[in-house]
Amino acid sequence: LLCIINSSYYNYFSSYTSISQLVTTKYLGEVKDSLITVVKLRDFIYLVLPTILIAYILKTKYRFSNTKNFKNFLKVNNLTVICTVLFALNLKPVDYSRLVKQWNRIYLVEKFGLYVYHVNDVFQSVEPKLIAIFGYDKAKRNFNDYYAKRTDVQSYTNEYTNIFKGKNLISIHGESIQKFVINLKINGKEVTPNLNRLVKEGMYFSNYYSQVSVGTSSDSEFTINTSLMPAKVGVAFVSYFDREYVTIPKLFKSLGYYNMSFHANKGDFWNRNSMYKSLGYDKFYDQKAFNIDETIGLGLSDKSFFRQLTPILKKENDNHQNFYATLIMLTNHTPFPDISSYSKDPLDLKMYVTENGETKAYPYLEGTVLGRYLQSVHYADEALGELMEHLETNGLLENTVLMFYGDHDARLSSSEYKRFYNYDYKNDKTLDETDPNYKKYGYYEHELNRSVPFFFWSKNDNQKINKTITNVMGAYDILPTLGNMFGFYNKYALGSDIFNTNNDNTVIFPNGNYVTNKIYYNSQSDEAYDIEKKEVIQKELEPREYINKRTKETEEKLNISNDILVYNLLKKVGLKTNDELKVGK
Ligand code: GP9
Ligand code: MN
Repeated sequence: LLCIINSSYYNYFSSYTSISQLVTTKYLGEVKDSLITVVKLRDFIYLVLPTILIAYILKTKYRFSNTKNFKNFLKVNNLTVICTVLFALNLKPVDYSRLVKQWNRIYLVEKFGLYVYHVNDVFQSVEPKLIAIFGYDKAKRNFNDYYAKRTDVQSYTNEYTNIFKGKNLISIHGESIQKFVINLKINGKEVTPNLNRLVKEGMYFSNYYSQVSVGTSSDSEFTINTSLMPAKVGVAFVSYFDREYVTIPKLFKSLGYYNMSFHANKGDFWNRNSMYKSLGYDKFYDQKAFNIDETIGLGLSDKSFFRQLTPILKKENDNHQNFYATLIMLTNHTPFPDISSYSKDPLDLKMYVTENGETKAYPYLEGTVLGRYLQSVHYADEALGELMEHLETNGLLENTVLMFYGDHDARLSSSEYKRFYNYDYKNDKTLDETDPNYKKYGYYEHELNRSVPFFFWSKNDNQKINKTITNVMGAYDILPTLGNMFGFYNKYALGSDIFNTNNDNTVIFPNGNYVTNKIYYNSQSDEAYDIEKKEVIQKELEPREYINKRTKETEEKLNISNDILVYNLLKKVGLKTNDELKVGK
């Protein structure tokens, strides 16, 4: 029965069922409507073997061997036991972590089989419900106290209030694009010429950080759209998709906007099909809406994705007064295979050194993960350049604001950057740390290097917004900042309008670390790093009051945010959820 249900479910959703979805009425309605068209005769092939087995037993009156005691059981099933042990020994830590996160159901079924997947799914689905049974009253009290000081409507204005009122918003989710690539040149060639131009013409936030946890891409989408932090345990998109949230799409909807998301991967990845309803998107153009005519890495290439989504966007623009569209890129995704052949003008990753009138080439970034990453970012940038052309020729830039964010860092190891900054060409290796020319790249340098680009660009408004903002900013500040610019307000946002922070913002991270304009604080070692001096602050010189105040605020925000997810505390705070999302074409 499980096989038949899953097989039919797969016909429609290209994924496997989850008990957490079966218990939500939203999902049942969707399946009911499509059940008849979805079930195919071939789904019943799973009946063949059991039928033969049952017939055989009945006919031969076959009796199963005596497996009552454990020794006999092992004897009868020794091959099964050996296979299971061998399988378990062969699993990598990443396989276990995928079981826990359960974000890629297809992978789990392929790796562990349908039954293991389902047993695991029951645990993963029940756990959040169990936690929510205890501690509700305390959580609700803290929640009420925390928001008691806040006004129901925005209590201030500033020079950016309503500047984008009535404009469309295209939000581009730049997969794994980090900030250090902006204005970076390799052998005289810009890695990201298109991003560099947009950053220069628009409003660029040069100290922006994503605040993701294990939910990576989905956490980034979650925090941007809700101004809440990722879940402490599990993934918000997967474990807390059935909660209510105050979100950018819902707030835009109250202003008459139509909300869409475009992503050429399967709609079920990160549980987007379900979570997008809770976020309030009206429409999700997932893999089904695209012709997969060019595959790179995880799926449809970004260039093809942008080419194909433009006519859809044009149609939606013609049909609606205003729109908010999220475009989720895919190509620049770990493990960054070599995609130089897809670029019109790939980077040359060698290092050229001229000595005694003779120029020699050294491998430098060739064959390294960082090298392939830069090549891949270069491709993503080319794709963005093409998107700008498509939007321009279709008149989609006239009344539109573009927003671009790197969703999280590329999760490359420190050793890649050490080689990048400290290449010893003579020996084709990384300089020794004791070398006087060695550029330090330790824990704090690596953490700060996780910064990703964020900017606004608007063809007809760039003169008004053209500047670089250095105040630290996090994904959770986007909703309030946008709200002030487009004309909406969310009392429950945990971030701030960046122009309402006295140039003294704090960006908190799910592990309790945080970054300000002055310091990066490491909560594990209770240690602060001076960003300007580029060194750890000695214990006796630490600005303790400054640190303690922010550490307390960080913990408070992380707790409130997690309580909102676990106890569904935003339920009935005012905005209705939108149930009308249609999946695919
Ligand atoms: C999956 C894509 C990548 O559809 O958005 O997710 P990530 O692995 O970056 O979290
Ligand atoms: Mn991502």
